[in-house]
Amino acid sequence: MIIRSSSSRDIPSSEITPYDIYMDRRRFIGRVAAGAAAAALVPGTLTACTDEVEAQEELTPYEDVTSYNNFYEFGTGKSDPAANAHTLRTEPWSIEVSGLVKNPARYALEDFVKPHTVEDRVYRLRCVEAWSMVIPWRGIPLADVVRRLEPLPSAKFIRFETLHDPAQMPGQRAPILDWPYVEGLRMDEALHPLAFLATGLYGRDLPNQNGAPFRLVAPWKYGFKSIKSIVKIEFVERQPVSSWEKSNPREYGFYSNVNPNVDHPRWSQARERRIGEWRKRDTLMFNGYDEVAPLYAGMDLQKNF
Ligand SMILES: Nc1nc2c(c(=O)[nH]1)N[C@H]1C(S)=C(S)[C@@H](COP(=O)(O)O)O[C@H]1N2
Ligand SMILES: [Mo]
Repeated sequence: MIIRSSSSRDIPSSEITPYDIYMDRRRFIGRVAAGAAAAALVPGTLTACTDEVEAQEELTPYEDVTSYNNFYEFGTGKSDPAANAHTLRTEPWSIEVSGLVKNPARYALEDFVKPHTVEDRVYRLRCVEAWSMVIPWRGIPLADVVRRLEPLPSAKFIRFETLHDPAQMPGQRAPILDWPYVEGLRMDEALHPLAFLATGLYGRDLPNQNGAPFRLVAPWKYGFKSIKSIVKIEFVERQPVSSWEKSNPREYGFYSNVNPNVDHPRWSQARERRIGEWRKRDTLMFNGYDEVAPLYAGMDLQKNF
């Protein structure tokens, strides 16, 4: 039994309700369970990921996930990306892989994703602005992509870049950040099984405002590390300078792990508001993903914030 990812590109978003999507997802998981044994034998088929987060926490409604966003290329207001990101053309899309790597090339998005097994994963995303969401992502593990590209031993970091095209991204006409948006991960962070390249959410292709056609999801770090609409992946020896670090190194560090013990210079990081709720929750170290702690053993996380 081959389970294929259904594309949402032909379904107007106005017709998708959170209920439809939720039911769709339930049915999808049922199908995967039924076909799990067969799917395991067929490379490139879709598999579901059993996920603790989903069992414990309510998903943030689709409506909120797609209307309350940070994507400065389309404006600095939370509703700007949903209002403005329709000007982004996501087809065709290619990714340029360069630097210290055995397989540098310009890859069409389809070819880039195809060799990998597409998975559904529920991850919390916690913004540095002290709000969070729980999102069912769809995509491929970053580690699988990195291994296939074969970095050289000298590659210590990965540098990611978002599209730079003010014609499609009106926010880039103002010098809010030093465009294009840049982010980076240390190689061992990129190889951690939690690091994910998302192509969809709620079982459908990513809406433009969420970083279509594909974006990083590093769930143990503040949301800004999860760079959207990626066009360049470069393997480098030295720690890249991210856009936020460049704009304000006192407020935004390279690591930016979710850490309730290190306040942002202008506000506390101890608590957060889950979008859709009024009460505040305590923020958890590494956003609750304790399995990444060994990556930072021996590092002073007050200094390397
Ligand atoms: N290219 C780009 N990527 C970006 C941003 C951005 O402004 N531009 N904002 C970041 C921030 S601050 C957050 S919190 C998350 C928000 O992701 P979401 O809108 O899908 O919830 O995207 C991150 N990725
Ligand atoms: Mo953020």
